[in-house]
Amino acid sequence: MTVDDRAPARSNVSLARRAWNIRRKALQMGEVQGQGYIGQALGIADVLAASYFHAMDYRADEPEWEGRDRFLLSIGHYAIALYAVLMEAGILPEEELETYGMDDSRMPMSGMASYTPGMEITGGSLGHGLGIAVGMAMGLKRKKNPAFIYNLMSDGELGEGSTWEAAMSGAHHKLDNLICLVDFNDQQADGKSTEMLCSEPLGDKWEAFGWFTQRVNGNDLDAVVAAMDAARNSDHSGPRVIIFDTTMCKGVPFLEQREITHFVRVDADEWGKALDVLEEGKPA
Ligand SMILES: Cc1ncc(C[n+]2csc(CCOP(=O)(O)OP(=O)(O)O)c2C)c(N)n1
Ligand SMILES: [Mg+2]
Repeated sequence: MTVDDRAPARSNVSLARRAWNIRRKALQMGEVQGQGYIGQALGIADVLAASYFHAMDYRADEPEWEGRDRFLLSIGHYAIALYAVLMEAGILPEEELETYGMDDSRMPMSGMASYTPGMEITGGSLGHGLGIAVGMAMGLKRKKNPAFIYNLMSDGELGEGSTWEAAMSGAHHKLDNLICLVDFNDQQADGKSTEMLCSEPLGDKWEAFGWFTQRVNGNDLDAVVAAMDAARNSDHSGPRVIIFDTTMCKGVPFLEQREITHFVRVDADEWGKALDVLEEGKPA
């Protein structure tokens, strides 16, 4: 199957517009609750657009289709970002946007697999996604299922020892159906990741663990797409990782400039302002 055969890719909507739509939906959900991990959603929107509208194979009307590529959100606190792309992909109905974070909603603030179609794992306890991804990738191989596993993790999770245990076993088991996406926004709960527990030189570490490694600007859609293609098509006999350098709050400059972006404080009137600023940069 080629990229062009995939249903979402047949759409005329540009990837830039998909990413913009994801940012807009995330801001709208944030406005519903007056809070949310909005900096992460704005930062990772381009990677999510390229994943769901270029790289991955899935059926929107059949989220549990056995042939689907699995997208694991290791970082449960990024749920608002995943809900936005699941709505954009037609896996979650847009009408549910207004229920974000409410009682009985299928979109709780921290992601839970049992609540939400398209949410493959409950990833809120950090450092577990990659280990689960390794197990799933091994399972697919045993079943001779050609699907890929995508695991989205954060730079904060690089400080979890379990991440490196999983990295080592992914290479040991030659999991060429495993693609790890690292959101390197150089931010975590207590400050800059490079100042909390520095993981640099990060690409060298993954390579030393036996992974096909790329590092690109995660807010440059062309670079993201090229890296996604290379990760999928490489003939490397082991797993693949793409480190994405991203900017928290990308697309809303007055939020990008905030010093603390892990949990951005947004005043009631600023949600509207953020949506207005985003509107100015709306792509075709
Ligand atoms: C095992 C574990 N330890 C601590 C937390 C609390 N926690 C939630 S988000 C977060 C920050 C992790 O870093 P990162 O994901 O890079 O943060 P961000 O980029 O979203 O600011 C922490 C420590 C957790 N969810 N799980
Ligand atoms: Mg981070």
